[in-house]
Amino acid sequence: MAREAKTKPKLLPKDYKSKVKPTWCPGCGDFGVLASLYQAMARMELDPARTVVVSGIGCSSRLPFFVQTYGFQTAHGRVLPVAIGVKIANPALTVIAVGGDGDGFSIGGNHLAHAVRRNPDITYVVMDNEVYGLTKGQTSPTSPLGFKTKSTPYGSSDAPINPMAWALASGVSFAARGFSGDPKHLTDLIVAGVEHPGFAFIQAMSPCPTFYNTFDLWRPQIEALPEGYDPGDRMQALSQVFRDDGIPVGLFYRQERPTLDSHTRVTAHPLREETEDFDVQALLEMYR
Ligand SMILES: Cc1ncc(C[n+]2csc(CCOP(=O)(O)OP(=O)(O)O)c2C)c(N)n1
Repeated sequence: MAREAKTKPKLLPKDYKSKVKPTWCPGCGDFGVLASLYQAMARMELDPARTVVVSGIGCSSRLPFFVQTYGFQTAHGRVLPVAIGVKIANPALTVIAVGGDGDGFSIGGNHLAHAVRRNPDITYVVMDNEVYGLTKGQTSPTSPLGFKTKSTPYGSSDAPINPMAWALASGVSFAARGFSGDPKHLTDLIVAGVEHPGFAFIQAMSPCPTFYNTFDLWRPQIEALPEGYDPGDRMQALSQVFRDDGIPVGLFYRQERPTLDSHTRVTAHPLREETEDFDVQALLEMYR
């Protein structure tokens, strides 16, 4: 009698949880982002052995510890160069970069524009709480004007940057905004981002209940992009991200264009053909 073919058991969101319990404050918005990521990974049935979550430094950048995949916590602000390096080394991997607004738009700000230009096939989820959480509540590049903290005791005189506008102006091929208080919607955006062939930028509005509790401020302002909105129109996207009423969420922009991976593939790296069975020893030999 023919033996029944063994089918791989389906992975559930809980299967992507590591043994490390999140160290975030109770009520932190980042729990919602993490829950969305577990859901998204399960929906796409990502192979944990072929998935890498990369981060910088910050409360939000602790996320890779809580996910049962490969992970890499880099230096403050350096999430994107490392994530891109991982993807170049082995394009068969699914690479998800995560971090905070300080990490991504302050010390690491320059990397955003260049990552966007290169269009590597990775997803970047920024947990934007408009404050530095880990270092106890200093003003961040997305903090509002007049924001009073220990680093700006008289109120910040710096206008906040607009991360979505920045990404769009640099030529991003996928830009979306979600809210940690709506993990179902954020899950859909993460799935769309990972499935997008190219650099997917996702701004996840994720309040910090300890240093800048914006749940009540943001929740009534969160609204879907208007009906009939066309995510293929960059100018329409820009007009939405510069709105000064409400916080529109959803897929702002999507465009398919050649990825960094498609360029590097044609440069015939000796290991490129072998990426399905990536041989670390061969790589070490080569650079010996
Ligand atoms: C080179 C360097 N500069 C400064 C710091 C201190 N530092 C650690 S995390 C952080 C900012 C954290 O804010 P954010 O990236 O928004 O993440 P959050 O903690 O809010 O999630 C800073 C300034 C550092 N670790 N390394």
